[in-house]
This record gives sequence, structure tokens and C-alpha cells, in this order.
Amino acid sequence: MYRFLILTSSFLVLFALNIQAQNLTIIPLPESIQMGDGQLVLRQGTIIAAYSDDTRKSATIFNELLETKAGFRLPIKMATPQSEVAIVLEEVKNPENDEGYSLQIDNKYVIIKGSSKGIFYGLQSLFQLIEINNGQVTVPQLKIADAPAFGYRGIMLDVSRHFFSTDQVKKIIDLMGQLKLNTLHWHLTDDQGWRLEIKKHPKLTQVSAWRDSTIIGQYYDFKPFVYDGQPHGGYYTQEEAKEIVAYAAERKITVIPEIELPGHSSAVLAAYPELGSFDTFEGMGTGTIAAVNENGKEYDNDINQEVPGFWGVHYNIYGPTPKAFAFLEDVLTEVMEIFPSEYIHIGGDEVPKDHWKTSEIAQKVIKKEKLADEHELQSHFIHQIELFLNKNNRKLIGWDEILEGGLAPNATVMSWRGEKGGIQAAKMGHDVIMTPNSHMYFDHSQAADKTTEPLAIGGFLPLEKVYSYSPIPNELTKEEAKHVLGVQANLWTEYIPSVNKMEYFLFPRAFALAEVAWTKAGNKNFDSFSLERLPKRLLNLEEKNVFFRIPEAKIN
Ligand code: TNX
Repeated sequence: MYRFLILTSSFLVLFALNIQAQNLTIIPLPESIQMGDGQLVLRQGTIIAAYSDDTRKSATIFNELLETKAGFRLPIKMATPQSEVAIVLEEVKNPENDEGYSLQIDNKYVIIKGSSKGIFYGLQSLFQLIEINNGQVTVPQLKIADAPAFGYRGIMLDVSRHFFSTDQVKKIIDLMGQLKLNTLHWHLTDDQGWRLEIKKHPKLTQVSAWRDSTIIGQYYDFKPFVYDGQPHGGYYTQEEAKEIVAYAAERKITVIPEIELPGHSSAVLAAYPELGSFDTFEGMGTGTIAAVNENGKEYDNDINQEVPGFWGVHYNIYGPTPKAFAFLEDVLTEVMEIFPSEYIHIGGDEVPKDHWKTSEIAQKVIKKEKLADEHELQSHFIHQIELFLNKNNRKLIGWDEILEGGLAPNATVMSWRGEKGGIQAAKMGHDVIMTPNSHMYFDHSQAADKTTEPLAIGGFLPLEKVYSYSPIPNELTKEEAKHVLGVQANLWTEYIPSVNKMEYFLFPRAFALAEVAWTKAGNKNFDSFSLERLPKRLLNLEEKNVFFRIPEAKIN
């Protein structure tokens, strides 16, 4: 309630300054809006006419939103009565843009036309147009024509560093759907925890899913500290993961699973050390992370073989061995049964390849395959995995390090270390997702003065900077730019142990992401976004009990 009051009072000022813009309420901003005169009143009995199971499901999801806001649901019917007000969902076969829609509101009907995805998006826009005045639910008369700028609009959720329940993941999926985001990249494995049941390898959930956080770690420029000192863990059963996939699909969201390889794999190797390349381990010294435990004893995860309880790039990696490939194929086979996504994400980032320099097993493979060095070995490793995925009609996607030592022939690249990797890959004719750590790292702090903010990993990423991002780098020609499929924000959760903190780091920045991904560059306008539309959408988050960060008031 307190937060609500702060919001409403600061927004009254903003609204007073923007009277002409009161009709603009939708995020992401549609391609074109033509305002009419007057309003249409939606009453309790106003029917939604929906003619397929799919659109009826979308109508039900709309009803859930409406109920929170207005306290009632609308009846969903197969036929449109001629004489009453109605919301008509008209499915169009093969529209120009599969995600596009039109929304028309006159003095009698709301008509939404599009593919099943378009209709879902049209309903999100309709919901965002609702005003409640003196208990009456009204929407303005208008015409909207809309379609997204990019086909890939994503958020990556790291559930390895901290585990989040299926209910929480569903809540994020709900909010993503409302923002017309269409991809959840689910970071299911990392050094600090494996989060997916794999029936053939049960130790992944018996051992790799649990860590003891009493070991003091060191991360970049942070002082050594115990993050929370609590043992931590959890995983999704295959049934739960399937439930998430289905829940997301109803909201037109694809879930892309990520199984990290060959690095970020300490949790796996704690359970199955035989998959690593430890043969010449002795005398290696500490890994890339130096740490001491509570008693001041030097700790090296590589030797201790535990699931690490601290952050950073860890030294343990898979060996390029038949055993490791067979294991990964087992895992990916089960993963593909759960996730129907076209893409499977295989990580590929931050592999301390030096480890392979002193590994006999790795050196043997380098010789046998006539590879120049460890970079080419990583490339070889990933290519093997790509062959397996392609054989199963899936596409490989990985972080931009997969460019090093030669990119696998059909791979799509996620450019995170700035735009460099993305530019290089697009120029080579590969598809690209832009997710640069300069603009899309939602684990970074939202205020310059970090002492005023919850603990974050470092970096400063205010709302306006997210909003300013343009996913097409100037360096690309028009043809090359076609390879940029879209944009994604990454929420790494080293310092995000709670649901509230997750929502705080996601919102309101996810609204800016949505507009970067959906709205055509020429229509973007930060003032309209932040002063006119965002306040209304934040009230909506309030209704949904989302713990967002209240943005600084900006008065022109
Ligand atoms: C780098 S981005 C990582 C993650 C960390 C993140 C923290 C990427 C592909 N790897 O392992 O969580 O930085 O911002």
C-alpha cells in the first residue's frame, strides 16, 4: 500500500504534464495507433467470441488479468450475438507477420485479428488499454496495427546460482507474456548447481543440485565473503519442466534450455569426476578462483570435488573424451524430449582452456584430430555436439566464445561480451542474438551509487540505458543485419537469492527490453515510455504483487 501511494502521488504530477498523452498506455508501443472518439464500456456480461481452443485459452488468460483488475471475468463463447457489445477474436491464416495483429475498438465491438500468437498479443494490448472510471471498465475507441521489430525477444533466467520454484518461474512467464516477450532462455546448469532431473544420471540431482555455501569465495573485486552461508539447492523434475514448457507455450513463449559445456560444469564433475580431464591434475596449483575456507585453509574446488559454494569462473571442465560425449548425448536426449524448442543452448562461455594444456587426455585428442591448440579443441568439442543436435533436427546456440577456434557450421551466436562476437558471426552469415553486457545485464545495479541499492555483481545499468539499446550494430550491412534475430536480457543470479530481489532486478528494466525488442526503432521515445506509459504499467505490477524498483521521477 505504501509503495502504491508513492507511485500514485508522483505520477499525478507526471500525468498533469502530459494530458494529451493519456491514451498512450501500451508497452511495448504498437506500430501505429489511430485514436477515435469516445469509449466502449465492457460489462460483466460482455462476451468474448473465440472460435478455437487456442484463442479460448488466450481469452482465459486475458480474463485472469481482468479479474485482478476489475473483479470479474467475461463469458467466452463460440458465436457473436448480433445485438450486444462483444470482443471478437478472429483468427487469420498465414498473416504477413505471424506475431502481428490488428485491434479495432468502435462503439460496439472490439475486434482482434491475427494468427493465434497475434490474437494473444492483441489481447495483451487490449488489457493495457483498460481504464476503470467510477467502477466502469472502459477502453478507448481506436485502431491499432502492430507487429514486432524482432522475432526473438528474450530473457535469460539463471536458476543455477539460485534455484527458483516453478511457481516463481511461471510468474515471470506471465509477466513476459504481457510484454510480448517470446523466449525464456532457461540457464539450468552451471558450476554451482544442476537443476534438471536426468533419469539416466541420477547423481545430477542427488549430488550436483546441492551445494554447501560455507566456503568463503572471492569474486572479481569483491572482498572474500560468504554469500549467505546457507546450503542451497533444488531441481526441477522432468514433469515440472514439461509443465513450465506448456505454461510458457500458452503464453506464446518458447523455453530454450541451456546445458553448459565444456566449462561451467563443476557441479556435474563433483558427481561424475570421470567426465573431467583430471589426469595430470597434480601440481596444477589453484584454479582461476582462489579462495579460502572458514578456517583459512586454501580451497581449490578442483581438488575437493564439491559443488562450489562461491562464484566466478571455475577451473573444472569436461574432458574431450568418448565418455563425456556419451554422457552429454544422454543428457541432451532427455533434454530434447522435454523441450520442443528449435534451439538447444550449450553454453560454451568462459572455458578455462589452459586446463586442457596440461591434460594428457586433451592433448591426445588435439594430436589425433590434428588441431592447432586448445581453442580449436573447444571448437571441435562444440562441433561434435552440434552434429548430434542437428541429427536430431535441433539447432545449436551458444555464447560468443564458440567463435574462438572456428565456429560450428550451423551455430547461432549469443553476443554477450559486447557486440563484437555478434558482428563477427553475422558477417560470417550466422544468426545472432544480441545480449551485450553493456546494455542487457540485468544483474547490474540500477543506481550509480551502489550503496543505495541491494548488493549486485558490479556494473551500472539504468532503465534509460536499456531503453537506448539498438540491436542492429551500425557495422552491419542490411543483408548482414538480417542475421540479428533479436535481443535478450540476462538475469544472472549470483546475488539474487530471493523472489523479491529477482523481481526488483527485472522490473522495470524488462519493460525497456520489451520496447527495444518489439517497437520499431523510429517509434521509440524514452519520454513517452517513462513518463506516460510506464507509470500505468507499474500500477499493473502493483496489482500483481510484483516487487519492482520504483524508477526515479523525471520531470521535464
Ligand atoms: C559472465 S555472461 C557469465 C556468467 C556470470 C555473469 C555475471 C556469461 C556467458 N557468463 O557465468 O554469471 O558473467 O554477470
